[in-house]
Amino acid sequence: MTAFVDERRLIKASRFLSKHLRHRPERLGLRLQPGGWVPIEDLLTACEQHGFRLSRDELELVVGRNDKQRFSFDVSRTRIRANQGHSVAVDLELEPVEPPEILFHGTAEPRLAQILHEGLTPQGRHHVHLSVDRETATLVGARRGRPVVLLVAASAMQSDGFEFFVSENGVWLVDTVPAKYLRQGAGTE
Ligand code: HQG
Repeated sequence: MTAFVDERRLIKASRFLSKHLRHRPERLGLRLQPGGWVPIEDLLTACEQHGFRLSRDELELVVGRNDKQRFSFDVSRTRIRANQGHSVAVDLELEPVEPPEILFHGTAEPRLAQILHEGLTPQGRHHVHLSVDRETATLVGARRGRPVVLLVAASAMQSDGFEFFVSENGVWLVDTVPAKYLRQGAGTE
């Protein structure tokens, strides 16, 4: 393993992997296996063939040091997947779990009226993404403008039959959130 780590290179590699493990595997000639997995050897070969040479050691660094733990290896460490955020059809094989009473969603202010009217929908992704804490939601919302945090009545949703999942990196996932389970968070809870 190298002592010197080129952070910019790791970010570039993380973006390249996100793009292909979440959205466009076919661009590298890959197909996601059930669970979203891709054999590491196939991935590294495909990366090289498409002009992005990545060594096994670098891949270990990208996975291990990723700020949001976006990727993981399977137990045999022969396959890799993106933990969440997919737009391609894939069954991540997650089991439904009991959510905390409240989960948070961060969005940008211009979207608020529409969301309060029609609820949260997955847009380009598979699921609506939620977090256990307000801070994460604020950061997610701030990617798109002035952030607004919404509180999701997760326990009530589950009682009404909605299924919740947690990705390996702690992102809560649900198909949709109807507007009646949403309220705008005040400054502090
Ligand atoms: C909004 C990052 C209008 C929703 C983050 C969001 C996250 C609506 C946007 C992950 C709407 C979708 C996901 C409706 C939802 N009308 N707007 N009915 N329903 N929206 O990027 O949650 O860096 O697909 O509020 O950390 O922002 O990629 O979802 O603003 O975990 O690993 O539509 O992406 O992780 O945007 O972010 P996104 P998100 P990574």
